[in-house]
Formats: sequence, C-alpha cells, structure tokens
Amino acid sequence: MCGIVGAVSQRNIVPILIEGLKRLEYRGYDSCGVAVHQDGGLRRARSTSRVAELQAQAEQDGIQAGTGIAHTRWATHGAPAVHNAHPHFSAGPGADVAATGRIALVHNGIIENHDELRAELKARGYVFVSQTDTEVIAHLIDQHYSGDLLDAVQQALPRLKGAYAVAVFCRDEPHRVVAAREGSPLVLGVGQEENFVASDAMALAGVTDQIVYLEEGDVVDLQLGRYWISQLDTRTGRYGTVQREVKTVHAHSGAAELGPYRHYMQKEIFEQPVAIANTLDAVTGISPELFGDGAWRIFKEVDSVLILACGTSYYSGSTAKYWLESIAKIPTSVEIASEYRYRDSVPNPRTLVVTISQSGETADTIAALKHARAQGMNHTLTICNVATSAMVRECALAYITRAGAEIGVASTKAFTTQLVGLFLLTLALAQTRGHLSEADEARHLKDLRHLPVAVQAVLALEPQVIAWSEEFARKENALFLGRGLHYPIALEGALKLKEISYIHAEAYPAGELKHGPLALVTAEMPVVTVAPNDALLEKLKSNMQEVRARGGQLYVFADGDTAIESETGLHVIRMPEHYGVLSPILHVVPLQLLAYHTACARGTDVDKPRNLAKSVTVE
Ligand code: HGA
Repeated sequence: MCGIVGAVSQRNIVPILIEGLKRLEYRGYDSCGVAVHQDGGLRRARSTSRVAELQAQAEQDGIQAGTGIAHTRWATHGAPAVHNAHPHFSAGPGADVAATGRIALVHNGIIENHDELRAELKARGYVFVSQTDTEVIAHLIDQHYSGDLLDAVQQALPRLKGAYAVAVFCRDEPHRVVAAREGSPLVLGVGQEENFVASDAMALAGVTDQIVYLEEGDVVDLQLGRYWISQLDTRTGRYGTVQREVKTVHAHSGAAELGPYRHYMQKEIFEQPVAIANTLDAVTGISPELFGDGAWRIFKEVDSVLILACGTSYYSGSTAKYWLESIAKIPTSVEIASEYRYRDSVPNPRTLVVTISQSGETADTIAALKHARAQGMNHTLTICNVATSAMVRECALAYITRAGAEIGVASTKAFTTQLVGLFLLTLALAQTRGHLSEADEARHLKDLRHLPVAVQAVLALEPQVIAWSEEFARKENALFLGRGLHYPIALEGALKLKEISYIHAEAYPAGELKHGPLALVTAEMPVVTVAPNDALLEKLKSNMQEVRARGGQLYVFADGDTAIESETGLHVIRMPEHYGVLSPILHVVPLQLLAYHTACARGTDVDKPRNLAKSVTVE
C-alpha cells in the first residue's frame, strides 16, 4: 500500500527518494509523486504510471534538491488520478496552489473527519483541488503556520481523527522535514549530517541502517545534523521530548530477482519448499521458548486462544483452530480483525491472543490487537514474516516465519509458512498442557522436516493444473468444497482465484452444499473439491455425488491413496499419499497453481491485481 520516503540532506536526495519508492513499489499503488524544496520554492512531479515514469519526469523537469518527500498512493478517498496523487500542496487561503505552494505533504492512512475539516477550511478561504482526505492536512498545517513548521504540525495533529503517517516540509524552511505517525507505520533513518523518514526501513536500505521505529503519537523534526522526537502530553496539552532507541537494522531490498519465472507469484509458489525449510531451520525440538522468553509461563497460564487476522492470514488461523482444538485441546476462536475490533465481546484475561500478518503492519490486525489488550488480554503472540514490524514489537511473543520477501499481492509462501508457525504453536501448547508425548513430538517433527520434499512433489503437478486452468479461464463462477481441516483451504483456494483471475469463487464446507449452493450447480459451474484421504472422505464422496447428479463438473484434488478415479464430469488430479494433519499445507499448493495459471490464461496483472495492494496499512 502507500509508501512514504522523505529526506533532509546537503546532497541531491531525489535518487534516494525514487529508489525508496521503488523498494516499496511491490506493495501495490495507483499513483506516485515527489516534491522537493528547489530554487526557494516547491517543485513536484506526479504520475499515475509506474515509479520509473515518475523518475523520468523528475529528471526531465530537472527536479533535484536536498530536502524532499515522495509517496506511492493506494487511493482510499478520490480516484487514482494525478490531481489526487501526493504530495499535496497548500498555499494559504485563496491562493493558487500550483504557483505558490507553501506546504508540501504526503500521507498514509485515512482522516475520518475530513468532511468537517474541509468545510471549516473552505470557510477560511482554502481552495481544494483534490478529492482526497489528505489535502485537509496540508491546509490545516498551513493554517497554523507562522514561521515554525514543527509548531504548525503539532497544532494541527490533534484536530485529526483517524490514522496517519505524514511527512511535510515548508517553502520557508529549506532544511527541515517534519513527520508524525498515529496508526500508520513510520521510521526515522539517521544518517551522517542527513536524516530520513520512511514508512518502512526497507525503503532506506543502502542509505542508512540506523533506524528509529517511531511510536504512536511521535512527531519527529528532521534537520541536517539533528533530529528531535516529541509526544503530546495529554495532561498538560504540551509536546515534550521523548527518547527512542536507534537500532541497527539490516533491512532487505523489497525488489527480489524474478529469475526464470514469469511472475513473482509463480516464483513464490515454487519457493515454498525453501521457505518452509527456512521457517523450520532453528527448530531442533518443541518448546514454548520457540516463541520467545517467558513463553512457558504464558502458555501455562492461558486457557484459550483467540486468533485475529485478515484475508489469507485469517484462513491460516482458521486451519490452526482445527489443530489447536484437536491436538492441544485448547478452545480456540478465530476472528476477522476488522470485525473483532468493533464488536462487543467477552474478554478473558487468560486467553492467548494470536495475531497473524505477513507484513506485520496490517492496520486492522494491529487495531484488533490493541482492542484485545485494552480489554485486559495481555498474553499476546504473533506469527509474522517481518521481524522488525510493528506487530512483532507490539506482541509479547512472536514466531517469525522465514518466507523471505513476498512480492506478489496474492499471498502464497507467507500462508504456508504461517501454517508451519501455527502448527509449532499447536505442538508447544499441547506440550505445555500435557497432550504431547515424546513419541508424538518426534513423529510431528519428522513430518514437518519432510514437508519441503512433499511440497516439491506437489509442485510437479503443475502441467496437469495448467490443463485445467485453460477450462477455468472461460468460466465466470466457481465453487470450492472442503471439509474439516481442509474447509479453510477451500476458502483460501477460492480467495486466490478471485484475487488474481477475477472469477467469482465461493467456498463451502461440502456438507453445506445441499443447504443452498447446490442451486447454483450447472454444467457451467466448475466445482473444485479438496479430497484428502481423511476421516471425512466418504462423506465428501457423497457430496460429490450430489454435484454430479445435477450435471456439475467436479475438479478433484484427491490424495493418492483415495480410490477416486476420473470419469465423465469428474476430473481428478492425484496428490501424493495422505499427509495426515499437515495435509492442508500440501493441498493449498495446487489451488495456488490453479489460480495462478487461470489468471495467466485470462491475461490479468497477476502480481498486482486490480484494486488490491500488499501490506494493507489502511483500515
Ligand atoms: N487516504 C489517502 C491515503 C491513502 C493510503 O494511505 N493508502 O494506502 C488517499 O486516498 O490519498
């Protein structure tokens, strides 16, 4: 989603700003822009094309300076158009923004009271040229400006309701950028006689490794050889200095090589054996300490688990519920973060709150975590792919999956490695609760270690999946069926198909078919069935008969040891032998491949599907 990069330096920082945007580019955006302090005024370039085009435009216009801010936008308020792209300028009441801009600002997040503020600012004579919520912040800061940018920002911020990370500079103070965060991530990068700000340390890789993770409510004043962080003291209503630790962070570049693959999604699907092996690398045995110091004490204390997540992570959590209840015998509920945070629930301080997020910056999940904590639930754990993320910093315990950078918007290797982390959590809780014998532990560990090889064998099914995808590409609807542990896998398969091929897909627990969705089944409706050789297989076969009897076309991923054979109306791809409780990690792989190849056959933008973004940092 949106990215921010800003800098104050003696050298030309435009290449750093552009490179920073490129590092954040994979997260998805619909427009981008850069503004600098040049020749005593504000200069900017904006584009609804790629960052490379913005770069060419900036070069052509001779944009270069030591102070500037840049942004990739994923529109929430106002269409993805140049006039809505950030940076936004304010030039004071009644002034022509383009000619005389005084304040330049970029923003990630959503300002909820933008209508009210816009009306107020319009009444003061401010002219609005965009439909964004962001523009009100620029004008609000301008309204409070009387020679000190920090002071103006500090006065404006308490008026904002919602979530934001902002970076702003002023025509009248050439070597200064002020930035602030509330609900959206922001880091400060400390350099030699120069300072930087960015929405992710990754944007500053190669520029500085000295990073301050700004906390909620922090306002940072960046100048050439100094920076100053302040926080509002709500009792006195004044801002006071706060000290934050400077960490040495070796952030990786987001831009991984594509290698022989056509898309990052395909590459990431094929990286799953390595990603799983890496995620298991440090695991020599099961123990609560895999999740951090003090985990044993917390695991001993908890009597239930509450999983909070969104999208694909919600489905990994839904799969884990089956494991946690059947293996660790611990009552588990799974909630969509954006729902949980706003509903009245009954808090239980002895619950282990588990958040799941690839990026660790998912706004809804972070807010849900804070909501849980505000209700007295302080036993928190996250399964996350980014060790330096807000989620890891916010939670008492963590398991860092080692999927590596995931570029494709549709999550694949992050999902399967989350499942690995959640299975380890299940075993650690089972052990603490006396439900894991040494023999069980050894058996599960052996199966986990064999997973990379087992996933590799499933990947070899790609040619058969490609053959199916050509038929799917001609459809507009699809149903996915699964039962038990594999119902969340059917949900994930349907989500993948929707996200990247734009085919309408729904998933049902197969037993639900006759309670409604069977009405949709015709020869035009492919019905994808996840058919592991587990205790529910015979039930599932009956559900499949219900589809066939109505002329439906079944596409079945059946374990090698089931006796399901291809025949008219029944297409079968044979998976390896049944993989027990870890079977969901294998069964999701052909569903990823099916979505991927169907999307390729339909010619969609697989890695950047329309309207979607990676790392969903707005509510
Ligand atoms: N609300 C602002 C910024 C959106 C954002 O943070 N997207 O990730 C806008 O619509 O421009």
